[in-house]
Amino acid sequence: QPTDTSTRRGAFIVFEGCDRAGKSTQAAKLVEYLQNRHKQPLKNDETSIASNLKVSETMTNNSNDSEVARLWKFPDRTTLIGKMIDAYLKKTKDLDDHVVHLLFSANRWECMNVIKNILMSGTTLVVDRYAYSGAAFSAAKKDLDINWCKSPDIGLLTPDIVFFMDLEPEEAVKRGGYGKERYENLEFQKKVRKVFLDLKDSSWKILDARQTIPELHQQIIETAEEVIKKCESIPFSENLWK
Ligand code: DGP
Ligand code: NA
Ligand code: NA
Repeated sequence: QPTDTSTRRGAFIVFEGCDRAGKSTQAAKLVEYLQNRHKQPLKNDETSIASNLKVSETMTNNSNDSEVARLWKFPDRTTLIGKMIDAYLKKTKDLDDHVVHLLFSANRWECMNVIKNILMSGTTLVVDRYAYSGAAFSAAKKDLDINWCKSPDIGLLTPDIVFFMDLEPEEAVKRGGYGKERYENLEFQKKVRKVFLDLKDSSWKILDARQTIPELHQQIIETAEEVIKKCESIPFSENLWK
């Protein structure tokens, strides 16, 4: 246990993958695990665990210093930009591919200050989707090129680890099928997975998402513990794809 708690920061942990790979389930289970692991024996308050598990509802939320871990989700559909993204995904609004790409990126940028403050307060942030989804879903489109797609996200906070939940879209579709949102079809998801795998960098740990929920959770917590420990003593960097 480090003695100087003022310099400890939380880890920035990202989950990525195609639709229906199990990201949201594993992200929530990791947050729950971290909160329970750090729970004080005398402070067994289940309601506070439940409320910490809620996805943050507004970017102006203040971080709570005593929080061990917190769940975040991109796109954050609650902001003004997020509402445009939501309308696009639900197909109630059509937008030019370039425009929607920039909106997704802006939706990440508008959250950066809040995210940095959360990490600096010592809270580990577990993020369901990030800039890799941004590049993969857009570059899978015919007219958008990968370098153009990466450029608006250059300089975002760099994740300390990216858990890439890898599942062939043919397998994903067997899991009760896709929903009705844009992008949720087999041919497109196959293209997305291809781009994702090209984006792999040293921050990635690729997980075989065909495994059971407990098997995946075990691998995730082991790696997450190592990363959280390592992060306590190193500053975070704002140089994604620089
Ligand atoms: P989700 O809320 O995780 O189901 O994501 C909604 C959909 O949007 C999903 O198909 C993935 C896609 N998506 C997530 N982030 C981005 C992004 O930055 N850009 C694009 N074009 N699509 C994204
Ligand atoms: Na989805
Ligand atoms: Na493309």
